[in-house]
Amino acid sequence: PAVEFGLEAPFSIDYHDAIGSTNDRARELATEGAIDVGVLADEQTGGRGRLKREWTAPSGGVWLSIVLRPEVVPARASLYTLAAAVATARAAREAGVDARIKWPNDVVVPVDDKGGYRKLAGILTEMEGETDRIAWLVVGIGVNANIDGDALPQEATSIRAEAGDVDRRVFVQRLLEEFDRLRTDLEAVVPAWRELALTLGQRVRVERPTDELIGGAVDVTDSGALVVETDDGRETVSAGDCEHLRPT
Ligand code: BTX
Repeated sequence: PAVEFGLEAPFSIDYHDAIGSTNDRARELATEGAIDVGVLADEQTGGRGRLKREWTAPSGGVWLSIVLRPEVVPARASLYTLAAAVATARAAREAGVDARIKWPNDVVVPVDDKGGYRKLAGILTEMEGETDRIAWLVVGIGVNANIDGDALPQEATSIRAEAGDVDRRVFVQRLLEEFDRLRTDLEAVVPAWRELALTLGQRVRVERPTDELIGGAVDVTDSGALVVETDDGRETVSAGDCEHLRPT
């Protein structure tokens, strides 16, 4: 079912009924010099998560990858991931969903008061550049929108399951407006993120490639890294080092 995404500002839209991965298409466009384009699809046949994980992306979702060429140092790139999470959570909240953010890249709906959640959306940011300069960024946002729960992994939820179907054109427009506001005011990202964070205040286990860290998630830094208070003191974990984060 083709949905018309007749959006204009603040990003132009490259729309596909079905595609392998919107991030792959966005990377192609980025290497060709594109800027401020959103690749959008109704269905992905090869959706990707972080660390080579699969992302289930049936028809009815919002599968969106934004091409950016920000003039910031690579260390600030993860602020765009946080900004995308904030924009997605806000758009979902407007659609009636109790959306919160789980560090670093998931938008979730809490299911109890012990840190349990179901995943509503995920973000996959990919980058090319050198140590001092970003050439391009692709911010991939996957939102389970008008999708039945049984078409998704068990720990997932959708806007349909939480609050009923959403007009995806309106949803994408709202998401992009929020994202545009935040990317032009990067100082506002972390404060906005903190307000929606489910992770802060939780006791968490962070799995890294070679070890794990257990402690209280107390804050995020100016560049979006998580500060964990362990028995041995405070440690900062960057999103790239985190394979899994679970409440304990
Ligand atoms: P992640 O690695 O944090 O999460 C991937 C994990 O989430 C999977 O291993 C699976 O357990 C679970 N999962 C898979 N599909 C879904 C789903 N639809 N809903 C909830 N949980 C799921 C998160 O990666 C980043 C995902 C980004 C997806 C977007 S879609 C647009 C763009 N194109 C693309 O190929 N990826 C991004």
